Amino acid sequence: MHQEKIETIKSAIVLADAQNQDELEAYRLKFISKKSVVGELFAEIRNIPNEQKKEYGQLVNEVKQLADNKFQELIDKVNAASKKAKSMDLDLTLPATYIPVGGIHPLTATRQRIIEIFERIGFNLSEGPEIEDDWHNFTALNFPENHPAREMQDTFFIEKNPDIALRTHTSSVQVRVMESHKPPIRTLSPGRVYRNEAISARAHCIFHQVEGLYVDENVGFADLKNTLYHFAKEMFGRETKVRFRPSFFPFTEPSAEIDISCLLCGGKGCNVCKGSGWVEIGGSGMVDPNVLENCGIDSKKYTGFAFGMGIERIAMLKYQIKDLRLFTENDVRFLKQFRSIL
Ligand code: 2NL
Repeated sequence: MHQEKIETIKSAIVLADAQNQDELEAYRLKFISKKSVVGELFAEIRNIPNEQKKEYGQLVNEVKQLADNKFQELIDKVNAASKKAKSMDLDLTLPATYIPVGGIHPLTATRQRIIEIFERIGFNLSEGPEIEDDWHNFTALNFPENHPAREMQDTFFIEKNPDIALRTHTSSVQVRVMESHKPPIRTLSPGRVYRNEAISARAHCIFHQVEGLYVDENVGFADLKNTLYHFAKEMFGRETKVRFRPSFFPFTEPSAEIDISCLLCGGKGCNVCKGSGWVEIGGSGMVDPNVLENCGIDSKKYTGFAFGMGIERIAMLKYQIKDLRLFTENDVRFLKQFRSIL
């Protein structure tokens, strides 16, 4: 009779399971505690005839051993499961982790905007080397033999005789385009340029330029004016006025500085335009026939206009930046002000 009961309890222990603390406690109450079925088997000992006590005791001890082992096994199992659950503890209602997001550098944004404006009116992009030979940087562009830009004071030379230098403008790229392409040419050349200047709020030895070139039959000064007029309005706003001031460049004839009405005072006169109401944004002119011929283009058949602007200068005007050095210092207090400009 006892035998049967013990076997039933044993198989119940073997089959027992626990998924959590509550079920573990239920197991403890059922098989481990004093009032459990196993506890009752012990209490039963006093009712067993003396000659059977030893055998019964052995059986009951086996049951207890089995129950204890199973209990430890279940404790381990529940602990491991709760540890795993904790590590996957996920609260989808919590605010997301903050990931700092960078922004577009103001010079990049300015360059992109300039490119966009000219691409829409049919200019393509051209790029070339930053280390240039004398021909592409000076001679093809009609620079006279004794021009000051050919001196060490103004230009970073890498080698002398033959001269190799860091390009002083991106006109060298446009010379390369004219040498390798037939008109019509409508190209925009943005890029880094180098001049031997002392670094200050208004000058840097490294800066960025964008030059434009349009060569075709019957290209005239009116085309130059209208193109730059369109650019100024797109870049600085509908109300912007444009003025061309006679100037001189070795590679254009005639030549003109491009001024726009001051963005800050609208032309009334302030400290940005130094009271004049106008600010300079670049230079321009009709490509000198010598330059066209130097690049293998028939100057009797074709004419062209060209212009050049400093990207830093355009960005400084557009965003009222007072010191050129801010562009290269990469102080996040400066940069983060431009997070939303593109
Ligand atoms: C300025 C003035 C200018 C050009 C650049 C050019 C290029 C070729 C032929 C003729 Cl291949 N001209 N470029 C023309 C006039 C002015 O730049 O103030 N740049 C910041």
